[in-house]
Amino acid sequence: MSQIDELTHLQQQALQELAAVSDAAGLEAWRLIYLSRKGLVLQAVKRVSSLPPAERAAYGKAANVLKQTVQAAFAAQAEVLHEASLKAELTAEGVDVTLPGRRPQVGRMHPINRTLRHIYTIFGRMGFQIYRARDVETDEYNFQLLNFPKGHPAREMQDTFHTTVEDVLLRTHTSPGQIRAMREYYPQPIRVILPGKCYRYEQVTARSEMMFYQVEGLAVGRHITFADLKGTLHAFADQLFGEGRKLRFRCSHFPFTEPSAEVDIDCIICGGKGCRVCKYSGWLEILGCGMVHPNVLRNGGYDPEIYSGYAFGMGPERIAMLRHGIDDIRYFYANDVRFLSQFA
Ligand code: 2NL
Repeated sequence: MSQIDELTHLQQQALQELAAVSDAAGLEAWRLIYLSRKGLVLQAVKRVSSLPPAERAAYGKAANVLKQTVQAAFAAQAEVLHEASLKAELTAEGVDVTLPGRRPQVGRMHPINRTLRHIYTIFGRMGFQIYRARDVETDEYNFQLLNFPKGHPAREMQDTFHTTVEDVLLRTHTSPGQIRAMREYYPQPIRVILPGKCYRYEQVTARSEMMFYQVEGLAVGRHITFADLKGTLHAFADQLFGEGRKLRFRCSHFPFTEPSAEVDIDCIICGGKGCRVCKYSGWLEILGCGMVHPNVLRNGGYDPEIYSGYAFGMGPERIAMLRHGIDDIRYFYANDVRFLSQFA
C-alpha cells in the first residue's frame, strides 16, 4: 500500500469509529487515539520528513487534508453529542403543565380539642379563667388533700399509674390542680376551669381509655350556693347543646364534694322520647358536681366557716361522643385520618 493510500485508509478508519461514538467519554477516548499530540493523525503528518524529497509535497498536502477533515468531523460529532445530551436532560426534567394539580392534605382540629375550646369559650364568657396544672402529681395532692385518705375504698376506683418514686404518680383526675389553684389564689375568690390529661391503669374498652381528658370547674367565694352551681350549669348546657335544655340533678357521692350530684340533660338525639343513645331513658349524663367539701376547702387554705364553693367535672370525650354520635372512645386516639377528617 502506498503512503497516500495509508492516509486514505487511516481517514476511513477514523471517521468510521467516530460515527460510532455515542457519548462524551467515548469521544474523548477516540480523540486520544487519533487527534492527541501522539495520536495517529499527527504521527501520519510528521511522517513527511522521513520520505524521499520527491514524494514529500504530495504526501504533505494529503496529510494536511486528512488532518483538517478528521478535525472538522471531530468538531461536528462533538456538537451533535452535546445537542443530544442537552435534549435528553431537558426531556428528563420536563414538567407537564397540563397535568391537574394534586390536592394537599389539609389538617383539621381534633374533635377533642374543638370540644375543649368550645367549653373554654362558654365558661370564659361567664368569667372563668383557665388554670393549667401538672400531669405528674404526688399522692398527697391527687388523693389525701381531696379527702381520700390512704386505704379509702374510692382510691381503688381510680387504678393509678405509679412512678419509680414513692408517692409520685400520674394524676387520675384534674382535681389536684384545683388544690394548687386555691393555694395560689387564697384569699381571693376563685373562678377557674382546669382542663388536662388524666391517666388510669385500666383495661381499654369502648368506654374507657388509659389516657383521657377532664375539664373541671371550681368557684370559691363568700356566698356561693348550690343555686349558683345550677344556674351556671344550665347556662353551660344551653350554650353547648342548644337553647332550652332540661337538666336533672341526681344525688350522688364524691369524696371531695358534699352534697354531690350527677347531672343529666334531656337526650339531644330523641328529645327525651327514648332512643338507643340514651338507652331509652330520655336522659344523658354529662357531668358530676357538688359543693366543695369543708375538708377540701380547708386543705386549699380557705376557712369553710367563711367561704363556700362549688365544683364540677366532665369528660370531653364523652361530650364529643354524645354530640357527634360516636360509640367508641378509642377512635379519638387511634389517629386514623378517615375518622379525623370527618370533623370539618
Ligand atoms: C366527674 C365528676 C367532679 C369535682 C369533680 C372538685 C374539685 C375540688 C373540690 C371539689 Cl378541688 N370538687 N371536682 C367535683 C365533683 C365532680 O367530677 O364525673 N368527672 C368526670
